[in-house]
Amino acid sequence: MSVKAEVLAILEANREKSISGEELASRLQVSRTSIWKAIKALREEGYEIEAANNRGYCLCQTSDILNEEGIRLHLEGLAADYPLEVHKVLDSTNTECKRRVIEGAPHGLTILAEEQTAGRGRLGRDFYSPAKTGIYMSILVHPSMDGSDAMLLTTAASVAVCRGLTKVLPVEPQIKWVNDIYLNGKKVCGILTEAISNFEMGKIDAVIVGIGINYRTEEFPEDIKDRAGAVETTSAIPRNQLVAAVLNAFWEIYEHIGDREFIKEYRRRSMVLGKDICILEKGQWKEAKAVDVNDDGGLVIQIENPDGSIGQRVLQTGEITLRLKNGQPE
Ligand code: BTX
Repeated sequence: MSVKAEVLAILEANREKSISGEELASRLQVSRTSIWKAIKALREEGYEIEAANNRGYCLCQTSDILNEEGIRLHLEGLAADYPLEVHKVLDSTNTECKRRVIEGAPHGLTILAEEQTAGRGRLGRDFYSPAKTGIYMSILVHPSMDGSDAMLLTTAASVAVCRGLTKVLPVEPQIKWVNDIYLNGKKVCGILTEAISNFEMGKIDAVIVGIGINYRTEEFPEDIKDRAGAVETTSAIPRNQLVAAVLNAFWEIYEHIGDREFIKEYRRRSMVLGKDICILEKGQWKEAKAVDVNDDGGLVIQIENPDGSIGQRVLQTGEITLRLKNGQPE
């Protein structure tokens, strides 16, 4: 670990508290000049570090830069065992994760970026990922579970994001099947799960769970500004803390994914269950009703059969939207 990283780790663990240059130097067994250089470099990276006469250096609560040291501080359980990388800019954390799978990246690796230049949504759509205000991360899983459990990872990630949010903030997020998290009627998070299969072995080699959260993002492009929202614009909770809370929740669920306990919370947080919805099939919206989420994360719907009778079906994936009173998709 470099002196800069060690200084940052100590400051992150003591936010809003002053630590003298002398104490930092003695804890790290380096000169006061090295400490001063590390502080200067951190400030140049944008960290808000105050220096009070005779009291030393203090990392302000409002300083909100993603870093491994600040995230690790809050990691617990299985989550604390896995490698973590934070990048300033990436095209897409999912794409980077895919590149790393080819190089043999280990199970549990999490890749984060402060900004994505080509953030991806589902079905080739874009995910708006501006610098400094969001959380863009991908978790690499080499699943030891069977195929159907691997499919549950998106569902598990949705619940993990909700648990992470409720752990650090007084909010009650809702889930729109299959992978969108909503707060106050606005989409604040999207999840893109991608699998890499080994055709010869007939199994899934790796699953990449990509999570994008609009944390403080206030301005959105024209085409999404009515639908997209931010989690929080005033909170002093640093993003590092939310990242850790989401990772802790994700790995806690993952450890016991087979028992599917978390599906109960998914159902409780669903914003579509019991509602009239529209489903997109072969390019056309059809009316249906969302009845349940089954233990595999599939959406059980009631829909009119071609003969006019009402039947039940399970959607494993796809597009749905709430239906307005006039029968149109929202
Ligand atoms: P999605 O296809 O359900 O959502 C994308 C759609 O949502 C877009 O077509 C647009 O209408 C809207 N949208 C775009 N950007 C935002 C935004 N920032 N907030 C709210 N709505 C938006 C959802 O796909 C999956 C998104 C996963 C994003 C993560 S970020 C880390 C990882 N890396 C990566 O490239 N993707 C994932």
